[in-house]
Amino acid sequence: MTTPPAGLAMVRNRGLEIPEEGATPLPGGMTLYLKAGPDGTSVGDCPFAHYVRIVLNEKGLEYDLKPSTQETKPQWLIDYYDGSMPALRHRKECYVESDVIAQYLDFFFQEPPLSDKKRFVAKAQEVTDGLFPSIAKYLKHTPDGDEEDEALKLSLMDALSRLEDHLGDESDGERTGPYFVGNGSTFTLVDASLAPKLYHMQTGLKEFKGNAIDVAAVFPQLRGYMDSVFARQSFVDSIYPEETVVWGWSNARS
Ligand SMILES: N[C@@H](CCC(=O)N[C@@H](CS)C(=O)NCC(=O)O)C(=O)O
Repeated sequence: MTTPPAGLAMVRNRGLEIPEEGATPLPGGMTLYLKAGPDGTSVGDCPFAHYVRIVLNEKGLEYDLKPSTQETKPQWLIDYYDGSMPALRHRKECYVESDVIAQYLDFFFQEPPLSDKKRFVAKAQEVTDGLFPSIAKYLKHTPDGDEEDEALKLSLMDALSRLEDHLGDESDGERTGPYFVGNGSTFTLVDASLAPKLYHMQTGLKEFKGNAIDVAAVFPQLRGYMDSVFARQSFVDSIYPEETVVWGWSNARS
């Protein structure tokens, strides 16, 4: 993995300045810029930023947090990265898009690995495809309970049934753990990505939809899965209050 490209040695030989980590980034010097909460300085309600924080926590990497608003995000982030957040600044480099940041961290900071066989990961990703858009469309919709609301609820339930079926599917081998990929034995990036989105769903269903989907009754495997990932230390250590989630969706609903 870490053989530096041949060109790099030539640059080094010429005595030009190169980043101290060379081809292999080292821990330290990480800052995560992410959406701020209602007061403009606390951690906001972004499930994508939460995903990145879970990965950083799983890897035991230290990082500074910079909750930012349109007014407080750094000018370089606006100029060179369209102001996109979450953004992970790692010394002289910056990465945006939660999936890209997560892959970067998992590739260069391998312990513990947050992946599984490619085939299993691809299958799990296919199952979760479209989940967050259906959560978002349903939670955003007002008035709650009208005909369109019902249709959006059914579409979310469809997405949840795919998760439920997957969690009960043992065609690739008996399940040996609660997680989403393969036989469920390993916590992977898929779980790190999924857990924050399910946290938003749970909070939004309760706050805005009178718990119109009874997850425990209709999707028992999924309920068990949610309990497991919500209890994971990396998730607990990076959670923000339900009120912040409600604040975020309330803005989207107005
Ligand atoms: N596709 C992006 C989505 C990121 C995103 O939607 N971020 C929103 C909050 S959830 C945000 O930070 N908004 C505030 C801003 O951009 O200033 C990713 O995966 O990183």
